[in-house]
Amino acid sequence: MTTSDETPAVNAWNEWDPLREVVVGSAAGACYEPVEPGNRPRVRGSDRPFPTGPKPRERIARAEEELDGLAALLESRGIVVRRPAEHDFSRPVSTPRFEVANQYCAVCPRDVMATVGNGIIEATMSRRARFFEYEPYRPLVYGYWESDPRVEWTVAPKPTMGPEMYREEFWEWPLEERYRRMHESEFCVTQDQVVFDAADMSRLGRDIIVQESMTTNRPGIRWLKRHLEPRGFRVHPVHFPLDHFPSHIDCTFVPLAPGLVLTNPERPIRDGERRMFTENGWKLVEAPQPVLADEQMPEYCQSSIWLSMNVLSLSPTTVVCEERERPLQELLSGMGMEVLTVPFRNVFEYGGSLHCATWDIRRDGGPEDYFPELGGLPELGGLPGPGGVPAPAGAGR
Ligand code: ABU
Repeated sequence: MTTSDETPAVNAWNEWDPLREVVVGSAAGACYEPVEPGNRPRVRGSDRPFPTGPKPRERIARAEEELDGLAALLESRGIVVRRPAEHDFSRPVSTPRFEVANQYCAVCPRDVMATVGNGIIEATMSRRARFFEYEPYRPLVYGYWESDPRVEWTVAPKPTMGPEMYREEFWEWPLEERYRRMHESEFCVTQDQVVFDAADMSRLGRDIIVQESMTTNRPGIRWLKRHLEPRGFRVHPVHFPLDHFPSHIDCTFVPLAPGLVLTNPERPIRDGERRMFTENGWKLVEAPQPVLADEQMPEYCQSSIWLSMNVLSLSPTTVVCEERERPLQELLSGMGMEVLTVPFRNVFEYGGSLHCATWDIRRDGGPEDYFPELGGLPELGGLPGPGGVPAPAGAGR
């Protein structure tokens, strides 16, 4: 892990600046996600019980081949690629408050780890099987933290994940009930502890949007606000009321470049929240219908067909898409973008596509304000900036 005096070892302020270093997930040792209060995995199109324990070797090999393919493509573009350490996901987790028979996988670092400016944040996580999912990334985190004193490392407070953290009846609500409650933002986690997955966040320079969801509650957003605003960011909760099972923002609202967001036509952003974008001259462009219908998705995949729009930006003009998502590729090329493609459908089973399966460590660029009309930008501080400027006194709140 080399650092230069100019760019800190960890530096990513948005989703689109030229990418220099990234972590690509790994399917090694992956297990089926267990049934637990925060998750009721189902076999698509079947009443069969969801399998348990380690995934078969050949399923893992197919996903790993695609992850390796993505890594090779990124390396061919001069990007430094790192991979998670091995981890025994087949081991149960037992804490004083819960037990779960096995863990999950390290395919989706984005769910757990976030780079915000020159800081790394480890999310609390929302599911028991993912309590220790930070572990495969710790050797990398130590490497970045040791190599550059400008790197700040924050571990968000772990919730108990005890029974009181969940609202199990959520899973039994009929669709009409969900529709009736769609503006309440009450899902399977309660509001008593700080809970968030990192993938509910999206970075837009000095502004961070955070989706309230099944995996991120209001205290989780409040914690991010109190952590990040003294460091010079504005944190905005966002909602997509027509998504009745929201989990992770990157199949719903995907910033591609300054002033440009790819949006999900089935999940419009709440009216008042759209204004932040339109009043600052941003364009919201709807993604085309995904190529796969719901019944064509991999049977153990718990995500929506909108994994189609879970793209990875290598720069404001270069984006990586799944190989068979031609309508999206055509839309983006028509907008003047260079579109690279890789096969990734075997990774879908693990809940993510190209954005989920990566964690960007270093991009060019710095702390820009892309929403000048919002005003009230806090002073940039707390995190040492690109020049290694220390935090102003009293930056913490
Ligand atoms: N992990 C992203 C899944 C989002 C979705 O199912 O739409």
